[in-house]
Amino acid sequence: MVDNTNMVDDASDDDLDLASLPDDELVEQMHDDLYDGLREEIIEGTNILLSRGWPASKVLDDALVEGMRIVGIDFRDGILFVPEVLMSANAMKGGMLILRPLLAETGAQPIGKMVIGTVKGDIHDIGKNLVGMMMEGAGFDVIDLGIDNPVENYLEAIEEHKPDILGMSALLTTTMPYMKVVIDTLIEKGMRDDYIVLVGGAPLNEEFSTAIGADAYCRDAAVAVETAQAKMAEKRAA
Ligand code: B1M
Repeated sequence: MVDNTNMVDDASDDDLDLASLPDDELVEQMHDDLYDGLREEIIEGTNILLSRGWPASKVLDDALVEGMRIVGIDFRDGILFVPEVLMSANAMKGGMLILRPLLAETGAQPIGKMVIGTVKGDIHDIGKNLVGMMMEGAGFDVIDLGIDNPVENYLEAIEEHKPDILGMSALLTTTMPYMKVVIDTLIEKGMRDDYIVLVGGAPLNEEFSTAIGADAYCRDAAVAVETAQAKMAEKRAA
């Protein structure tokens, strides 16, 4: 006998009308959809929450970042694998694309310029992208170098764009030491004091940031914005 239980489940999933769900169930459904890498559903869910008056930052935190946290736990525990997590990341980016202009929509004059990139050997970019968006939202000009950046990329970019801040992201314990390579190169070239160097990424901490000679460790995107603002104020005062 053919077991068609899953077929029935799939069909009912297809029919699920996200707009008919109350907020809490919709958010839970979005966590599931993120887990399953369903980009279109994440885009739809994001739009529905916004249309219900949710601020972009709440959609980001409660629906997307929390969903990705759950994905991270099962990735760590060997329940999800790289191809699945890539699909989740792709779905998350679908939602972020909608939120980006809203988070950046402050009309503020640029209060500083930041070059940011994920370091060599590391292809994680969701957190870095979030930091970039939040910094834009706070009125910074952001030049995003993308992923897997050798020191030469950072040097070229700071030469070209003359930023106030150099931001580096790393998500792997194996790639975070590369931040020191970049900072040491700046020191060798006598350029270290020309820039505020901010670092971030899940495996980092304050102690590591101090040890490699960065100006500050930023636990998350909100802290990155606060720290950048504070450091810019110090720089202006000096
Ligand atoms: Co990867 N991965 N991954 N991964 N991945 C982690 C980081 C891991 C912790 C998963 C785990 O085991 N639990 C683990 C690292 C373990 C370790 O080093 N200790 C890991 C591993 C092992 C790997 C591979 C080696 C797996 C493999 O191939 N066997 C491989 C490495 C590839 C490489 O980079 N060379 C790999 C691959 C991948 C994917 C490609 C599948 C995908 C990345 C897709 C993409 O980014 N486009 C992926 C993902 C998605 C993750 C997890 C699940 C989620 C990361 C994320 O986006 N978090 C992650 C587990 C986890 O962190 N829970 C994991 C959401 C994001 C909003 O948070 O990035 O922390 P986060 O950013 C925050 C802050 O950290 C901070 O602000 C952000 C926003 O609040 N911040 C900054 C970040 N950068 C900043 C820069 C700043 C300031 C603040 O500058 C000023």
